[in-house]
Amino acid sequence: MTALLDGTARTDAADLTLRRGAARVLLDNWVGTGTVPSRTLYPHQWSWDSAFIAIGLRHLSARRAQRELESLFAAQWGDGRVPHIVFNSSVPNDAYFPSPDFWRSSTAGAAAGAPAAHETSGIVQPPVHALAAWLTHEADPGESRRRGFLPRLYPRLVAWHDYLLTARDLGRGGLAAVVHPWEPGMDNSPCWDAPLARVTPAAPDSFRRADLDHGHPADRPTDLDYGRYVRLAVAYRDSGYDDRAARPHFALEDPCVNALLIASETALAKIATQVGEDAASHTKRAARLTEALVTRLWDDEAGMFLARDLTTDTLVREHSVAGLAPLLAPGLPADIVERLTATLTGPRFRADSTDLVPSYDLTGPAFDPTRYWRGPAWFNTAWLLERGLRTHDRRAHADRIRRAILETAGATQFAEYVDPTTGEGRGARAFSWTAALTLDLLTTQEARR
Ligand code: 9WN
Repeated sequence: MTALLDGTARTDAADLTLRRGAARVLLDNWVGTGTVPSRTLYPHQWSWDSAFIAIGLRHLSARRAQRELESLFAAQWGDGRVPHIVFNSSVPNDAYFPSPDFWRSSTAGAAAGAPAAHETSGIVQPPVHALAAWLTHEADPGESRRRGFLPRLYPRLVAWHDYLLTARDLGRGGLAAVVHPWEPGMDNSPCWDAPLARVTPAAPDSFRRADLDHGHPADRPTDLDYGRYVRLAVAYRDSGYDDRAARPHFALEDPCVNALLIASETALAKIATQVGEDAASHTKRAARLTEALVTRLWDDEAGMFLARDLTTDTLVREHSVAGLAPLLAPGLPADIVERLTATLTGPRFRADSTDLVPSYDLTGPAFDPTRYWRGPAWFNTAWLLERGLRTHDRRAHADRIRRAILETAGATQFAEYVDPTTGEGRGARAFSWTAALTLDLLTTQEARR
């Protein structure tokens, strides 16, 4: 039994039911080499989804979790990028937009080293992978060693981080930049509104959205957003996925992407030690990244990190959950940890209530409780905050978030996201990372008892 915020307790029976439900989702969404985020809305393999999924899957089958990451990295490009989608060739072309014939990776991406054997997108998603690889190894070190999991993955993870810190250091300040709103994984966050306003949308009749076949229009990005997403992706594709060409269109440094890079570099140091490589270079890189993050993205007035728009070289004054993710950085200065914790539990994010943390400032002008990343609460960001708080020994706050995740996941059939004001599930159900991260919290909680 574990005590809940309102004094009631989660029973072992409730935990068992939740665990079974989460395992069922992961088994149902497994397609032989990896896991789809959702059978309906997202029928291919997504990059940061796979990392979160591996973190949960490792408790069911460490081998399957390893394969999840291996299948994603099998589609890594020669320049080191890990594509945000790896397409399943047996899924009909019109099941998801943009489809393989939109991205044309094997031809348009050839100069950047796109693989010939897989069709993928040409953009990336946040680097959660080294963290996921380390946690997967830890779940069953024997099986990991038998399969040579870390020695095989390590050089690929290094190439991935190198890509982000060379080709993607568009601001020349030591941080990785994103070149499309899909890259930070928070597609229609209000943080992108001003930079996106400079982008002329593609004509509405030049593409057909498939997401509205499964999702409610009020929960999803608008057609205008999609017009701009398409315009940016086409320009990037037509440049041969050349990062130097991206900067005039859309280029930002996002605090969550870079916080995950720090957490992953820290994990890479542990992996390096296991495989007999130099751990110190990764520890140093994590420290340098932390310094750059504070110098370039910390905003004292906001009490949190903000995204930097590289076109104007200014901070975007919108408060998104991404700006709290740097709690994941173990070397964050103590005064900043204090301020971030205060912001997280203050009126903008209310992390000390029983509700799940919203994706965007509850008091912000663009707050919308149902529209995707403009307010709804997501389970992956809650899990990251839970981990970040624990990293800095803020146990009571972490425990609250943990309980909110478990309660809400169970009550919403593992929803993709929820209305943070009512707890009502939105988007897809039986969503893989919701199930995976629930399973992770249930299992690690048990291990701590
Ligand atoms: C575009 C798969 C992905 C997540 C993203 C989420 C959503 C895709 C979409 O779904 O994005 O990549 O079609 O809306 O925003 O974080 O990885 O679950």
